[in-house]
Amino acid sequence: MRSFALFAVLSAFLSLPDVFAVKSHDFKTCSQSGFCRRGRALSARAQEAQSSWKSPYSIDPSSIIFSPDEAVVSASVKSSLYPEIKFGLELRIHEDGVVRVLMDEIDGLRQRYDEAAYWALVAEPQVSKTVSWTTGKKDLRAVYGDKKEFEVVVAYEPLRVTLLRNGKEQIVLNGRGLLHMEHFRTQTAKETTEEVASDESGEGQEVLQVENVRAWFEGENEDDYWSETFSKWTDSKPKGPESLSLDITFPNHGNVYGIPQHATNLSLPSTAGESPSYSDPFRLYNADVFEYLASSTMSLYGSIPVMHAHSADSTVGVFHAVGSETWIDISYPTAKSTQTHWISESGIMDVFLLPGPTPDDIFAQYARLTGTTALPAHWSLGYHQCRWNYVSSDDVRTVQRRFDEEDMPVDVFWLDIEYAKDHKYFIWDQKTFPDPVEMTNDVAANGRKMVVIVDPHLKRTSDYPIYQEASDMGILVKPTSGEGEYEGWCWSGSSSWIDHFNPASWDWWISKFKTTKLDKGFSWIESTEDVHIWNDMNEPSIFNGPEITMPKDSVHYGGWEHRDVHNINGMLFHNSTAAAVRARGDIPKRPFVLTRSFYAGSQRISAMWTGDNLGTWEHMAAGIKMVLANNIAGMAFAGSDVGGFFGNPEPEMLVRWYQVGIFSPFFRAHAHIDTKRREPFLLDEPYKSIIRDILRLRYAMLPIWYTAFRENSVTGLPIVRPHYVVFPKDPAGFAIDDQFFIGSSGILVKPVTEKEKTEATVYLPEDQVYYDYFTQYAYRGANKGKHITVPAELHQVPVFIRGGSILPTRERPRRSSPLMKLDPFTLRVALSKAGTARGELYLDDGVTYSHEQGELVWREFVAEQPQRKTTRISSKDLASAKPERAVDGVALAKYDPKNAFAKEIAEVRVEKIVVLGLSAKPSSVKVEGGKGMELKWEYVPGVAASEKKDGSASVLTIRDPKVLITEDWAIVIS
Ligand code: NBV
Repeated sequence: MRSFALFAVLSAFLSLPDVFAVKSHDFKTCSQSGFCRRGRALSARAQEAQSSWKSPYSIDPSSIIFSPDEAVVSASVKSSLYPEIKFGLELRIHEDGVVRVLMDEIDGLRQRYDEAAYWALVAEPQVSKTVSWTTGKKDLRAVYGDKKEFEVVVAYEPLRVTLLRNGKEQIVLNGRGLLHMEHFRTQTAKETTEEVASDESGEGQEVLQVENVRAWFEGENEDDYWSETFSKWTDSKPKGPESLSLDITFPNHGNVYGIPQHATNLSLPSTAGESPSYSDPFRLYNADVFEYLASSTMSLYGSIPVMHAHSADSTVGVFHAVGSETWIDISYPTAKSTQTHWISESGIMDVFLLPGPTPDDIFAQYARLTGTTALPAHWSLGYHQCRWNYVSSDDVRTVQRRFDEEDMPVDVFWLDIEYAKDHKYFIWDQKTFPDPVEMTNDVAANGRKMVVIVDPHLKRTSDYPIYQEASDMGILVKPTSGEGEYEGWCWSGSSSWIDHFNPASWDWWISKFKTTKLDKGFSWIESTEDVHIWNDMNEPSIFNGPEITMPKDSVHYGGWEHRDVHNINGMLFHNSTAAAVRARGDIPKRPFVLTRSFYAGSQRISAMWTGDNLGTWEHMAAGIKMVLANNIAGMAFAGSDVGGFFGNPEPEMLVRWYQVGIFSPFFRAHAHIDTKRREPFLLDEPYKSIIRDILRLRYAMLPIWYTAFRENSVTGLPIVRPHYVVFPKDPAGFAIDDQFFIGSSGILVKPVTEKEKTEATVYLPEDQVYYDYFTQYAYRGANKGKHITVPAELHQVPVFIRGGSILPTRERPRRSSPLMKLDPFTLRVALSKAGTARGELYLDDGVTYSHEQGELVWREFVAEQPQRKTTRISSKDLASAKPERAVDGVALAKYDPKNAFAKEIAEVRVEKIVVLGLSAKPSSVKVEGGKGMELKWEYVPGVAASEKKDGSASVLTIRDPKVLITEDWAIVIS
């Protein structure tokens, strides 16, 4: 009843058609989850009691031990409420200033899950050897950093950990006393307080007092300690209560971001009443939420427990390596401070404090922990055409033909679950796909690829070799009893799931993707290296399971319960798949795997999408925010279903959705099986031509995207960047999540996500010129920020070049991206108000790992004014200048500009240079050191970059400047 009322309100707000209805009753609210309810109740009691109580946890100073090099400090912690229970605290300060805080129960009745970090971290972090700790009477401290600006203070009683910078509190753990690590216990009848009270020794009174405080702290009764029922499911909870509650406060930061995945604002709204506010905490519990809401704290398919806290003064971050269900309350007691409360169902405390102090520092610190996105295959940045389902190999061929007839570029065709006989993945339905290898080869003949779905549910039938082999090997997830195979219901009917936590599954799974015959067992010989993989339903989604997923008391390798690893589970599946796709051929090629479920670290190998969005304007807008949130949480290769998964978007909406899609790192159109076909070639004019132009724009900008992906792969800086990341000191941009920058390119985009719009308002954050990408109109921003109104008819998407940028593009329309390999480049030089500009271009073969051997081209373009009235535009080899920064993970000691790849593209020219914002018509344009020959150019007068006014910018177009992309050159405009 309640959830219906809630939906009615929300759907009125969102104006959803009646057919769309999130089944919120399928998913728990905090009050329906035992440990969340307990955590929130503690917080409510603490708030009521205000300062009249203190956290029961304290450090015993005599227990403090340092490792011989002082890099690790550990201490015993006890709770005054359970003096007999031991906890251990450990702190490590990493070389880059990150502070890791671990806490676990010691010698408890059972063990808490402690492997989340093992899966999330890319490598064991280097602990600083130079930090020294001082132990005082009340606390333990370490001062560190280049300028000794950071300090960690660990107060003994109550236990409290504070990170400071320049004496200012940045992050505080347990400042509000909500830390509670529920210790393991046995299920016994509680002694009643009357019995204790009748004890005459007097000790009874003390015990009674402790009992009372315990009851106050933990709640009067054992709320859902030993089993928990939700709807028709009962979770047997064999280990009893083991939740972890922790408050994390940012006393000097008024905005928090991150903790994807939720459909919500980038700057996270309160969950505690301050407007705008949600009523439930943000939930991290990977879930297949059918027809999810466009604004909600509900869980979605993936979970990354990383949060940024931001102010104009600094950015800090926290990453909690926990794999179990986690709820996070957020409140803003003042405009300049944030309180958060993290409540996890199980697992140790493993919190990383990222000291920043800039957003870029946070990205580097988080990347050092969990890794960056490996440079993807270049083709995967092109356009992906998907639908549930292309129904036959001939259907695929027809769709490909229609794209070609309409001159629309596309790189990838996708096959959803219906290609597989009875949803037995890998096994083609012979009736509809009789010739899968020929079909793939037909697609590959145009430089294109196929992506085919492989879901994790295995049909339980002996004629399905994948299931049978996994069953024989005993590598399937086990039911509560720990014996046999867990069985659930999914597309394939009665199904089981591989336990990818079991190392025995790893090589076996890799062998299934081999395209050659194995000595023993199944391999995918009806496939080729041009087939890449889509992992869906890996939360895992189970139709008849509690909250559409696996029961928490199912058992994984090592005896861990599903509850402990739920949020990590999907990542292990797509990681195994990516390893398999990479290992198929003799020469390893970059795998492409799209995953729906993800965790911290998923970014290293896979792309994600935001799942089953709706064909509504609200969802189109929500998708942008979600992609931004994923990007700041490291999961950069992200996108949403273009067009919306459910529903039939009208042409106007579809056009706008493509305009959003081309500015997402991952760009795929997809649609539900019940929707009408909506491939772009089916549209009437003018929509069809508008979308053709949009697709071509994506392809023209591929060099910009690929260059942004390189940067991300090395630095962890996001591919799409919200305002607070680019302008961290401008509070007016902190909440902006509908316009964003692409990499370091200087492109600013504000897609239109509303119906019948003809104009858009764009925020310019600085006193700089911003050029309209298409019309070259120059808009001058202002020091304190400024809003401009720009035309945004249906064929127009507001895109700007920030003055000071140089953009490399390739403007010859082709059928697919590999066909652009030898195409010439255009350089757009957008002069800054100071008359300068800079840009980068990164290229490699886009397929193999030869770039790790230095087979790449990485250029820097610079425009400067060596003298008044002279502008010099030059190209130089950045890879020679910074070989160690060229490629992620490989420190090229030296770079050879004449490497094999550079030779392959040695003839590639710059065909055009467009200079925006020159202050006067030049008298000469020449290649420096050339034979003094004047180049062909034309000049259209207009507003100069240095002028403080708006208007059409001056445009100098140099045609065929006679320079090559791989060579050093300079052009002098005087
Ligand atoms: O495999 C079918 C769909 C897929 O098209 C979609 O993209 C996934 O998010 N899948 C979910 C299962 C069924 C959804 C109703």
